[in-house]
Amino acid sequence: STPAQLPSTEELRDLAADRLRRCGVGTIGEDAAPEGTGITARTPLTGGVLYRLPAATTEEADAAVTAAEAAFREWRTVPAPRRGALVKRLGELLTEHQDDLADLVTVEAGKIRSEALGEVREMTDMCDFAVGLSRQLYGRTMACERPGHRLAETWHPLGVAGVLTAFNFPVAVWAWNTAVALVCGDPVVWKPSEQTPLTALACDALLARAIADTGAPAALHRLLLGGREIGELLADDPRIALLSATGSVRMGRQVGPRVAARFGRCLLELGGNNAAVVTPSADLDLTVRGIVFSAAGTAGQRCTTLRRLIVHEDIADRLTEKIAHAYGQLRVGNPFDAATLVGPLIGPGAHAAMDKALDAARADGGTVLTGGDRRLADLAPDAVYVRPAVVRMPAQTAIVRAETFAPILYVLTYRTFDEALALHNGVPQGLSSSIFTRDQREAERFLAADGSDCGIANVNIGTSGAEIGGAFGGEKETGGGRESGSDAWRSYMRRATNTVNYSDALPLAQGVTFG
Ligand code: UN1
Repeated sequence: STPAQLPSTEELRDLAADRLRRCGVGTIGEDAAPEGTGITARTPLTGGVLYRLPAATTEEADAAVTAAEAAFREWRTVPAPRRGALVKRLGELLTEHQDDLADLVTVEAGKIRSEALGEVREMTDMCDFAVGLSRQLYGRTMACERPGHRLAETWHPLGVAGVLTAFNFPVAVWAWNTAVALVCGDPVVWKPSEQTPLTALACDALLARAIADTGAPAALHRLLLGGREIGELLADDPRIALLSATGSVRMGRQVGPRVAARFGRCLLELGGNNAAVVTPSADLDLTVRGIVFSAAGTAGQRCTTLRRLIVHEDIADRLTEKIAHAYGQLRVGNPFDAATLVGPLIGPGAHAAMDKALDAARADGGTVLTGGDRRLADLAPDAVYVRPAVVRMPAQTAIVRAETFAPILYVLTYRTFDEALALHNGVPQGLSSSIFTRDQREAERFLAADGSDCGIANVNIGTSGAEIGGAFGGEKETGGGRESGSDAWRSYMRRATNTVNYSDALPLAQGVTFG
């Protein structure tokens, strides 16, 4: 088939049913929930409805937290390396079912096959990492100022982790949180995006199998399909020790203060408005490849998607010409087709937001150099296929400073490096960033304290596609949380500082005498 041919909703439903069954999900009736209630599973490939699934009631959600809390009391005393055995089994099952899961990701999120498989690989990478971590939950031993005393810290399981995930990484972000939470001793209650319930059912079934295979408590994982009310319930429930939430800044603004009000812990991974600075010494061919993957890949629907290009004025015309040429080669269409590089947007809302942003950019004096137009509307009127857009902007106006979750790349120019950095940091979000340069001074300055203000700062690669080994997250409106690798595990545990006196005396710290 060619990208112009699309599977039908019925074919996609059959495919999803088969993959779900293989992952151990019981048969789902097409209308498991009456119309107007529950969760509607759609496929962005056609815009058609796959299933109507029942949503969890607030009573069910409450019961899930109660069960998870009971599991916590058991799990927290299981030695961490044995907790790792569960995650090891999960990783094996995810690998065994990688093609099934990738198909479900493509059906439900619209990702091209290679990216869908990459997302599944991100899950298994995460399991590998967490298994190693299960033997490395290190605390420090500090030099104690008192004789005959020992000062050290111990890391303990925290409690039940609530995990809210977004449609665009329906399974990887769950795995970032769940693999780490489980080795840290925390059960997980997961509310996936309403737009991606099927991949969630598959992951839940595979984890349930890993739990059964390793004899772990069944309630270590609870899946709650539902809308905003479920997220609010988790935000307000004091038994949810950590709420890890990925999504929009708007969502974070609602969830963050509610968790803070009960002194709960929050890990926020919100919007990005990621930029790349391109300096005159950059290797332009490599730069173009890096830019196109980051800006047009995943149809512009990653939180790490490249949205702003800050180019030196001397090379701006040459670079934008090359980018426009590369964009002209991008095949938009059926994400199952190996020749396709850009699949559908998640839905009509994303399309409306894109159109609105392009109108605003034009009103601000911007010129659309390429893209922005709809494709395949005749074949699939309820789906949204668009050509990724490149827009030259005269200035960093309000629309450029906002995150639009669609494939729009704004191009801005600069004269001095300081000007480039000021434009770069002149947005409310602070997730990912990169610089393309062969000048070491520029590269190091970009990575320095007065350089990029983002949680991720790269040199000569784009803003998206991070490995799991590093900590993932960002500053400012991105929310400050860090997930996946490095020492992000610390958010999932509580630290106890221990002072042990093994002497016969009782010296007080700071030289205090008392009596
Ligand atoms: C996201 O878009 O929410 O760095 C996560 C990346 C991926 C993760 C993106 N590894 O692009």
